Amino acid sequence: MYMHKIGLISVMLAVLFLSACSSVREASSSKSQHGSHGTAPSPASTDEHSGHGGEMPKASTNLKAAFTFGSTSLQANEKSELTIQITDDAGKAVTDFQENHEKLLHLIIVNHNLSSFQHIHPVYQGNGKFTVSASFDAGGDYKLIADFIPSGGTSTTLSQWVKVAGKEAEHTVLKADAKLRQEVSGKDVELSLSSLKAKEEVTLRFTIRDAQTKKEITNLQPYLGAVGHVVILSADAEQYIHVHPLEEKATGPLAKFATSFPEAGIYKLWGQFQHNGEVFTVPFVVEVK
Ligand SMILES: [Cu+2]
Repeated sequence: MYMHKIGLISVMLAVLFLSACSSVREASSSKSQHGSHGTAPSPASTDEHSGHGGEMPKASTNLKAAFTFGSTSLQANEKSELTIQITDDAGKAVTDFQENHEKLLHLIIVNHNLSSFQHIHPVYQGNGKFTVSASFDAGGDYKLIADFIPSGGTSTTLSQWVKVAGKEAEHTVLKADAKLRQEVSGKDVELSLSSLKAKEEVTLRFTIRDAQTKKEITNLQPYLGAVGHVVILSADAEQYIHVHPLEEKATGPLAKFATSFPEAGIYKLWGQFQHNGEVFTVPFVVEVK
C-alpha cells in the first residue's frame, strides 16, 4: 500500500512537472503546426515531453508518435481507422508500455475550441502500434493527444493536430463558467477548487448528486480503476494536464483530485465518473490568475 502510494505520487509529480515544463516547446512546435497543417492527416512531428532527470525514473527520451488514418481525408461523422505508432527518435518501435489507469494508452481528442471531447482507448496491436476507430462530430481542427507510459520511462504525452472536412461547429470563445455547478446526464455536479492561482497545488472537489432528488450519490463505481478521471487543457489545447484522484477508492458524493495549473489563463476540464454502469462526462471552464 505504502509503495503503491509512493508510485502514484511520483507519477503524479511527473505529470505535473512535465506539463509545467512543456509550455515553451509546445508553444513553438504545436502552435505553428496548428496554423500550417494541410488538409490531410499525416504522420507528423509531435510534441513530446517525456522526462527530465532528477529523481524521476530515467526518461525515455524523444519518443515519437505517428498518427495515421485509414482514409486519405477525414470527414465529419465518418469513421476512420486511426493508427498510432510509437517509436524512439531513431524510428525503432517502442514495444513495452506500462499500464496506467487500467490502460496502456489513453487518447484524448478535442476540437480547436474545446467544445468537443473524446476519451478513448486504442487497442495495442504489438510492435508499438495502437489502433482505434475514430470519428469527429463536425469539421475543423482537432487535436489528438496520446497519453502513455513506456516501460521504465515516465508519463508521456504526444499530440498532433488534424483537419476534418465538413461543417464546423460554431466558433465560440472559451470563457470561465460563472457558476461551477451544472446538471449533466441526470446528475447535479458541483466543483470547487482550493486555489485558482497558477503554479499552486490545487485540490478539485466534485460533489455529485442526483439531479432530480438532489440526494448525494454515494455509490459511484470505479472508472479506470479510480473514483473518476479528470483531464485539463488550456484554452488553446497546448497545455495538457492529466490529473489524479486523491482518494482512489472513494464512491461519492465527493471525488477529489490534485493538480497544478502551469500558468495563468483559461482552462477547460472534464470530469468523468461512472454510476449504474454508465460513464458521464462533466465539463467546466475556469480562469487561473
Ligand atoms: Cu483513458
